Amino acid sequence: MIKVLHAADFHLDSVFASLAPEKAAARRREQRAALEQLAALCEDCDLVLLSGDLFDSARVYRDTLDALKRFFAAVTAKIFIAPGNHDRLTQGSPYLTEDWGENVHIFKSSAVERVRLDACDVYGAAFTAQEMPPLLDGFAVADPDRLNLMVLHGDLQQSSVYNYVSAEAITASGLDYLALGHIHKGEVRRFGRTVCAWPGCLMGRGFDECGEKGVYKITLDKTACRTEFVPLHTRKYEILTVEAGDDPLAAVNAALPAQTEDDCYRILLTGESDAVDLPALQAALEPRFYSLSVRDCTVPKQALWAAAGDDTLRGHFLRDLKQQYDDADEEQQRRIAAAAKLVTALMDGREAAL
Ligand SMILES: [Mn+2]
Repeated sequence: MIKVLHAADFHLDSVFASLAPEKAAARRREQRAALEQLAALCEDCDLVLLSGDLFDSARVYRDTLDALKRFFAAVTAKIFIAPGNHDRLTQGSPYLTEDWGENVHIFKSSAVERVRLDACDVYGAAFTAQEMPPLLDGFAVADPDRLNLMVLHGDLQQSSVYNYVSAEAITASGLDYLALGHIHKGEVRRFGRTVCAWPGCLMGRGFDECGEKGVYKITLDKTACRTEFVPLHTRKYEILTVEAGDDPLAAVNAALPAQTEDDCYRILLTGESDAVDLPALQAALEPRFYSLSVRDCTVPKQALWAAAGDDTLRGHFLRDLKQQYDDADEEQQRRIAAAAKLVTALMDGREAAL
């Protein structure tokens, strides 16, 4: 039985282009600080597998190289790195120019390499260009009786140019655990006898990377594989949709979780409302967040059946629908009201908000 920490997609030194320069620099410092949390999580692990995109680009600050080295030096376990598309192993890469320490093994070739340890075999390969053909095709473990792991950056999408890892190739590999990177959302899959996982990115960097981010801790032997997602305490990005109603501030307060001070939120107000005062809402809510944007997606309130008596197309349509509405049960009434809202919105050329 071995314990493995599997992480990927640190994207250290991201540009954070949407932030002001000082805030972007602060976020990069937070990325480096997250490595200290990671080191603490590695304490009870036998192996650390890092599945690529540790750097966001070839431009890496000295502070970042030092922080990464401190992380590696604090870990007693053997560390394996499989470079990905963002930190591909090309000339001048820090993976080649820096001294990373004796416990760190960086896979340097796109041909799968085998490293024999006492407890298991660890395979891996590197991106040596931005785009890579399927690297796992045709692979099978050398000794199926051993515990076999692989660390690799790759994509499950068939059309992907980033090392498409097919279900067939995974099934045929004979691996016990395939530690993948590239997909920024945590996901565990099983193909044949092989458990494979993407831990997701280390921390959210924008509203396309929402929710809790972290790593997997894996407990593994030849007969069983247990995966546990361990979240890191980092800034989260969240998108919250709130029905504004007559009191939008109360509606937002009721919808929010208790702890949001460290997080970046986008709040979308929806439904019918005449009560949205965007600057006042923004001012009232802002102190509760690291950053906040409120968007008003509501439509003006309108009495749904008000035009039902009119001698117009709208009037005749609504009068017929109102009769059905009055005879319907509650569930049908909801559907009829939704239909009336949709059609009147279409008649007005408004976007239907259901
Ligand atoms: Mn990535």
